[in-house]
Amino acid sequence: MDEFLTQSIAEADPEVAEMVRAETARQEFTLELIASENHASRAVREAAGSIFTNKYAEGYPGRRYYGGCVVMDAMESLARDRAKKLFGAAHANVQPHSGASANLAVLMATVRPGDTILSLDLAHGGHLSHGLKVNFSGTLFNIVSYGVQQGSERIDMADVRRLAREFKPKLIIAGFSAYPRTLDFGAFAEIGKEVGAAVMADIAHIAGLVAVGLQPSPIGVCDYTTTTTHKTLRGPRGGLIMCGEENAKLIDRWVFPGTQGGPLMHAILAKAVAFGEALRPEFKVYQQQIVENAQALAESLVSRGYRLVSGGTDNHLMLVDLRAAHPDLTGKQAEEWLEQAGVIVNKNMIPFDERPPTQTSGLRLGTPALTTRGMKAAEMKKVADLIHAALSAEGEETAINRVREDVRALCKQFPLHG
Ligand code: DSN
Repeated sequence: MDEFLTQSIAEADPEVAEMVRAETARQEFTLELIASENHASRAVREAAGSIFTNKYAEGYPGRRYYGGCVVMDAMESLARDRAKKLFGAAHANVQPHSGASANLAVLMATVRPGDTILSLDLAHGGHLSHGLKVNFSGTLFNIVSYGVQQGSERIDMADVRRLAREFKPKLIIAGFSAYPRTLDFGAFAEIGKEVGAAVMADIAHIAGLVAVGLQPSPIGVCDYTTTTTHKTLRGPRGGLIMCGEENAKLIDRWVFPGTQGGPLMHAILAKAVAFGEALRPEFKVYQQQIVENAQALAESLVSRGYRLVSGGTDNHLMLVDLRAAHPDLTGKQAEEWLEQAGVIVNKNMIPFDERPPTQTSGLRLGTPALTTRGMKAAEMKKVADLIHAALSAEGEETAINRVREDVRALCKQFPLHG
């Protein structure tokens, strides 16, 4: 047997092995506050790196275009059944490669080029696959945006209804990548019914919270629900679509052959593992802790003089408006200083931001990854102190290095990989 089949990365490719070592160390010794990231379990990672990567399985269980799919059929059926059980959905398609791929399939299933879609403005927390001009969604479809209200910084359903009545969209999207408050899926569904639009809920960020009942579920309320599997859900990178039986065939057709070819069977295997983890009682405890930690982090930041968009959070994420505590500091600069200190965040537009998306006046922070490490409310206070210290250092190297040492010490108390 040729030895390339059995060599480890370290034996086969030292250049890449060094990158794996460096990234492992980076994740171990930095505080991950990017709201959309998490640390997947060893079992999920093992599945994602398994021999299932070798198999082509175009089609669906029992209806494949290739031979040798007996195990693939059983495995994909298991993944679908677990997803359905977890969310209480009638139908699940586990093949989308990503959240954007899941959204592409639903858009193709529900609207034709030139039709109107009503979705959350990207500058107010929307997602690029909901209608950014340079994305497929904004290129193929006519996008009308709803936003948050000035003052409350919350979505006003009366405004969504007004826009829906005026522009008669064929599809309404209820979903976000940076909105700290609860969406009223029932109100979206009602508006959809009134104007004859399909309604898609994109729960990519809150899927874990929805699965355990800590955020309202759009399943059985909205026509389609899409999500990623790697954020609060803590699975492998990937997508998932759920819908009622009446739309099952349409969705399956638009995933394959409509928008994708061969499914990534190793990713689907890892999704099955993650759904299995999420069905255990411990997962609910984990999700509750995410929310408690978000509350604690939000309160601690506010008590240190930071302003949060909408005043706080209902879920796992918050948007910090830097202008209150540091009027001249951009999100870009803050992200860089925090990274030097070992705190990983992303700059983010705040609603009605006067700075461009490349600079921004805000930061988006989330607690799923720190919660996975075992951190609780007491550590969130510490994290708020570290953030405040790093930003108040204004780039001064010695002060930032001091924060870096404290970050490293905190990470050591909550090891990821032993
Ligand atoms: N990039 C993801 C996020 O950070 O929310 C959305 O695709």
